[in-house]
Amino acid sequence: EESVPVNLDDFERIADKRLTKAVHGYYSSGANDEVSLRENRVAFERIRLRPRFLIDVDNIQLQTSILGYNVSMPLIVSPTAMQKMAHPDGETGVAIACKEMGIPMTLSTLATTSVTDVSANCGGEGLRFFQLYTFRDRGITYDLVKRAEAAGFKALVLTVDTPTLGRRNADIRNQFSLPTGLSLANFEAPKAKSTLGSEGTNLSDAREAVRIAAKQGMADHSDSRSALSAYTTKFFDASLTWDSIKWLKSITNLPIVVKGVMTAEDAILAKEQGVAAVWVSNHGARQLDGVDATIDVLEEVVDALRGTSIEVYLDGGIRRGTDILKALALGARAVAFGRPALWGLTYNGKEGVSQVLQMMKDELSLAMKLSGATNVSSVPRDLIRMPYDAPYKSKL
Ligand code: HOC
Repeated sequence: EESVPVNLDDFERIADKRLTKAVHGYYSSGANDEVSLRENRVAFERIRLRPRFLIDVDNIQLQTSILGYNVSMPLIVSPTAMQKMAHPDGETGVAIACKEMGIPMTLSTLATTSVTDVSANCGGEGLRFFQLYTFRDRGITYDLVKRAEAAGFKALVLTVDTPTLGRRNADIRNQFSLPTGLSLANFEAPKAKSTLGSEGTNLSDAREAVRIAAKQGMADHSDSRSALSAYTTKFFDASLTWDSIKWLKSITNLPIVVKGVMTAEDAILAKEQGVAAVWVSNHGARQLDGVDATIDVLEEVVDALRGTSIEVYLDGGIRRGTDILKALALGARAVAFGRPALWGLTYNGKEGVSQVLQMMKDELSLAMKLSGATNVSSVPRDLIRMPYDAPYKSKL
């Protein structure tokens, strides 16, 4: 019998049991040998907290702002593809849970609910960002951007770590493809044709092909790669460069968040393109295996952007309130997670996601009180000790 989950690991264990082998494999996998997947967690465990006491923590401040929007805590739900595989509530369940909690959700390009429907199902309320994959046919990308704008999404989260799909063993073994009955809803014919601009009206055959392939559940797979890999190789734009952000900025006024940055060098290139935020991520360790844990490169990225107004977010291994606190101490404005929302969704649809988010809020509050951190916007660096920090020398 299942007991009530008391931490995110419990949610994960329950979800693991309930999901089909193929869906579980898809959601949980990292790339190759999953070195970076393990490291994303272990790196958090290596960081130690340096609590301060006899500080008034009766009224701590969890609220902050993200891209100028007030949020109840510094947490974003990361984009994850095909959420209806977890539960029929799917992306709508995640969006409503985030809306109620007062935090942003990020909808994947590869969602099983369209931008338009997610927004309508939330009554147009809530803070939503749209995660963008770019297609070889720019008309498709243009169309996606315009529909996200029309649906009231407030930022574009451009994923940069996916020129092609990482190799995930489980997906190959399970010949993963989208279960029958679900579709990649953002490629259904747009409901409101009026949202298309002049460039959007002349959509090429490629868009039709994407739509058909999406409908067929990415059925084209072989022994050596998953259907998702075949699908993305065919349609996604592997020729994207930093310069392409200029084109994106020419078609939208939405702030651009670049997701997948792992080095100071790329943070600086993102800055040169005038992005609003940099999201440190290794794609849940699903792309290039052998990269550092995100928390281990956070400070490098924060240092590269110091003195600018560019916000820095981080995902990868956030499972505890203390993890959030550690990332804030290293300079993140907010953190994000993807899989825990999927576990909540699997556990109990929208309600399960709400439980997961509330658990994180409670844990963050507890961590702050126990360590003497009073405000999420000003967590001091010396609240933590990184493994690479010099041994303590008295500054007193
Ligand atoms: C090259 C395309 O985020 C995942 C999703 C989808 C990735 C598409 C990448 O499976 O990690």
